[in-house]
Amino acid sequence: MKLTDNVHITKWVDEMTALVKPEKVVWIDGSEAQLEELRHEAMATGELIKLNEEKLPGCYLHRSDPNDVARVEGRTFICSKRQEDAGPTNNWMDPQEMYKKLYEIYDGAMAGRTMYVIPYSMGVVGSDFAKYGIELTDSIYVVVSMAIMTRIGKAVLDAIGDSADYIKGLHSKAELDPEKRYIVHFPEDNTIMSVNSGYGGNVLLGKKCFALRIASTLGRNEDWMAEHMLILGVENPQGEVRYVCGAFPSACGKTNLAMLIPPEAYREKGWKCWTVGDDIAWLRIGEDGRLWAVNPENGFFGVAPGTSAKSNPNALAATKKNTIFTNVVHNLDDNTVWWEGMDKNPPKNAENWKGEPWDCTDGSKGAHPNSRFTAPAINCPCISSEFESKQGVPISAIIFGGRRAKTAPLVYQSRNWDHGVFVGSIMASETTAAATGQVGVVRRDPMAMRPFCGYNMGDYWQHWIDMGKKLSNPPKIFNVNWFRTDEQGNFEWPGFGDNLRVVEWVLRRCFDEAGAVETELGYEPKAEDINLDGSGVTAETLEDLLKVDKKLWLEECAGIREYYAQFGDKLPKELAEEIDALEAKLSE
Ligand code: OXD
Ligand code: MN
Repeated sequence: MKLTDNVHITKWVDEMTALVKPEKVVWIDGSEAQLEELRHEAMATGELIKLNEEKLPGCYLHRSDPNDVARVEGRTFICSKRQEDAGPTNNWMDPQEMYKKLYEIYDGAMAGRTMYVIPYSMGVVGSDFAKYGIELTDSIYVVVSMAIMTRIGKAVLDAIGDSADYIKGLHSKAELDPEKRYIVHFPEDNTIMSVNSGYGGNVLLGKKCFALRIASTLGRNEDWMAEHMLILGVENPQGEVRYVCGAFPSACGKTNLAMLIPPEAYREKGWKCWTVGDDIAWLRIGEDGRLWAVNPENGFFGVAPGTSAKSNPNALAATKKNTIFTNVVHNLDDNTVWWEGMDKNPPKNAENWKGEPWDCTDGSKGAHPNSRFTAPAINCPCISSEFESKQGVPISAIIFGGRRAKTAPLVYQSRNWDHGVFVGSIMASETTAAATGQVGVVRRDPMAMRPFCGYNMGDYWQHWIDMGKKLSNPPKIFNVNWFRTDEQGNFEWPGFGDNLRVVEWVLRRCFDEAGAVETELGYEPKAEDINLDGSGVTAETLEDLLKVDKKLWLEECAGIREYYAQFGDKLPKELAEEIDALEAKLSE
């Protein structure tokens, strides 16, 4: 039964139905009864495995096809009419050509299957910040995951009313053929099409596809920003909560920072941290001229391996109920899950992520390195009381970061907004031996948005510059690097909870409460400005962590110029001026 009379929706659903030809169409109303029925259906086919109800109530294991375990950047497209609007960092194809190609693949793709119609909201339903979408899918895994990651159901259709303002999303697993796998965005049509994949990052269309790629384009047109950022509230002993957003490329500790537990010396004094978001921030200019952030998501789609009671107890706690685990180890003894880095006790009687018998003695990994948990945000013990707030939280600081063994100091502050945009635009991260076999290859990832910016990155930087002009009280912008190493290659900074020591300085700077010295890069703390009490880090090491190696930075400038060159005249003049100024300072 159709759940709406909105002709913009019903007409499109009818058209897509005629294309993919499902056996039946089911509208998702968001009720627990309907979701439970679908979970049972998925259990019967093996799509979901029910886990131990006592130890992991409401939790399920799902396995994706072994050829389909990660986002596919090479097959992700931005199909704007003009190629220059997608820019050099995106794959592009003419929209008409792409529609033709996709329609052939989608033709009859759901034959014999059910098509689910999922109305969903990014943001609190009915709030000014919220944006709505409809995802059509032939996957129950997608339905139950969207029910965790977003707000779904009839209430969303009621909020859309008879408007045409919603994002269309069509997903079909089709044959899971990697050669015909496409994740395609048509920003000028507010449409997303995903086919031949069942992996979360490719098929939970509210997340990267809508909340970043499409939303970044909407934000540009409507004077707001969609960013790949965590949102963290830091409560000081006076009970005042100040908020930061942080953009980091993958494997740089974003979820850990979002769920940070203060070091003991801080906890004793009353410091607390609160998670508003771990992956995506939508940012708008408030009436007070400050930047306000909401997390448009309703859950966490986190990487499982490495998540432990030590590294991130809050994330682990979030997965203890109503969670879907994908591609982790199945412990057959007690019907629970396990992954590398959870603890030192891999199960003896288990199946690996592919469902094969596994006991870790052959040295193979049990969980896929990109195995995930899909957990409701409200499960997180440190979820912020502002998580559901309609207007969001005011942002005092934006922190950019990457993994750099030598160049970037532990922390520095940009001189002003435009310089901060420059700092974000030159973000880069070094690949690790574990990830690629090649250590220290620098990959540029401006604002951690390289895979997620829905339009030309040069225009995106210009949008940042323009937003700064409209903010009478902009956040201050910083860069951090938790990954500096010494001569022997050991990390010099302990990271994790101790990162609060740096965040404290960052926030104090935003309220004129802390000192700094000016360097070629911007403002840096003096060693005494960072509280090292109980950290085990000496003042000497801290000094080392804050050093700027001019020779390395001049080499860095050459790399930045080379990177910038591909944007031609789309490179904002402000950024061209910043690289000139940095090089001049380093050459003094
Ligand atoms: C990512 C993610 O790939 O959040 O960035 O899943
Ligand atoms: Mn992410």
